[in-house]
Amino acid sequence: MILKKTFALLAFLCVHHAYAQTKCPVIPMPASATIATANDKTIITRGVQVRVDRKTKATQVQAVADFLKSAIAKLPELPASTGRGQQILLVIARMQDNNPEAYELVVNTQGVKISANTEKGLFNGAVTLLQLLRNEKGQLQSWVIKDAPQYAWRGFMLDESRQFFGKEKVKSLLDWMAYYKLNKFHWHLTDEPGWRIEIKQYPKLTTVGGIGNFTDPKAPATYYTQAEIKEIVQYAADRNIDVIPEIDMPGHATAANNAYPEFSGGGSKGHPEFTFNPAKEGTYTYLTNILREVNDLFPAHMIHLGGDEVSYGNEKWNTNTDIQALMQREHLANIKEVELYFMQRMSDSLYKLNSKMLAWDEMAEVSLPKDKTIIYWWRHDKPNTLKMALEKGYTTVICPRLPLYFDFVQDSTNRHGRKWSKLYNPIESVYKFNPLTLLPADGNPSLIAGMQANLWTETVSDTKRLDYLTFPRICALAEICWTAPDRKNEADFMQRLQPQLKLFEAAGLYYYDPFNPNIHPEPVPKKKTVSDYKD
Ligand code: TNX
Repeated sequence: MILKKTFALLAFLCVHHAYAQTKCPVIPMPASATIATANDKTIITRGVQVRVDRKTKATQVQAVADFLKSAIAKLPELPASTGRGQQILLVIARMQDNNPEAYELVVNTQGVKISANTEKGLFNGAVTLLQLLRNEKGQLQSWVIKDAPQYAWRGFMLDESRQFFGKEKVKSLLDWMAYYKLNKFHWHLTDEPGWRIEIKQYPKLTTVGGIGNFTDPKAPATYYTQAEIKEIVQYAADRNIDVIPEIDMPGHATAANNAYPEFSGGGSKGHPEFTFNPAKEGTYTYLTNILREVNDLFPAHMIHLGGDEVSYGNEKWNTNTDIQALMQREHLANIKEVELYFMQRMSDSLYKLNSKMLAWDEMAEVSLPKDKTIIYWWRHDKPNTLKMALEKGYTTVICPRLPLYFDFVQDSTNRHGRKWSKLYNPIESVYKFNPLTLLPADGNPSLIAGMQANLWTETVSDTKRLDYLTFPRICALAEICWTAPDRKNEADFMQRLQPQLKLFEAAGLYYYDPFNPNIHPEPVPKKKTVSDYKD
């Protein structure tokens, strides 16, 4: 009897051991990951050759090879080079899965082969390889991974108007986004406290509009020059990330109006000089000139025009005589219609520049060409707005405050950051989120482009808080964007998260530790707190 039990235990341990070995450590979890031959190990050193298949010539593929080679050379976990040895081969080939981002990764005793339909797929495979290499310290098991994303839009938004973090921090964020296969960086560059992008035709936008931030209205001007923008956009492109700038209008325009008051449409007590003037022809020329320069800097040709919360500061529109005349001339019944008229005209300007128009869900009400418009659904308490956007046929990015606003609190003991009534965004809620559960009965799931987390920075006065709010929730975001719901497993995810925290530690990030929150106490933001602003 005892013998029988011992055997059973041994058998269990063996199976358990083999199972543990085959557990894929990658975040986001691939669509399929198996091990061909147990016990086979392939040693990859820091000097491993990275080759592009002879028939695969595109320069973009060489760029992926260069990226991978230099990333591997920096991995502290790998043994140093020992002369010749295994190689990594990148191949463009037709995959079973025709998703442009699909890839296959096979490890055998000769080395690693990554195949994909496109260089984007190869990049995804390269990132999976980097994660495996770090996790297995260069001794790769014989992985066979077949993978493709659930969603094409896997985004992260950073607000640099409220706080300016600068080029190095943005590059570091782009590195982490790429490591977890996030591919859209939405850059909120203009708002009430500051304008952060150089526009050559209107230099005061940055020299005057760049002054101040959310906590200090007199802080010296901070902004990105066009040369810096180009550098960051290229850095992102090398990591398979599109950059989407946001130039917020007609509200949230205070910083621009400080620089060029002649285009201001006034504001309210709480939000002075908040809007652009929709009744002045000059406003449309001015903003179109700005957008032309912006469009030239961002090759994705997608510009976010904001369109949110205009009612916070457009009460002067009710009394401004020019706006009253505009309403009569264009048969606009109220100032909401003025707002939609303004957005329609600015959208037309963008379409003429061959750019798509992206906007917050307030703009789902405007009727625009479906194929050139993307709506961001953020007001989780307004499911009808999502319904309307989908009914109108707009491609939609899902980024509801609950659970995808990363300026929201994540731990019951946190004292700063936002809550919604008593609700907040712990990593578990991010992980559990599935946007398809919000799809109306007759909704078309293919209109859901994907998801995005938004980091607004009213309470993020330094990089410590930026890190604390972003890491590790970014890992949960990546997995819900990439991995199909039936492959998700929260307990397994939390296990895969542990080694990520070590990487954050080694990178000097001030991350939140969900297993031991006391390790890094919540950083206190400067002066202003959540109670000072409303939604
Ligand atoms: C709402 S989301 C805003 C932002 C704030 C944020 C704070 C959206 C389109 N507008 O202006 O920063 O709430 O959580």
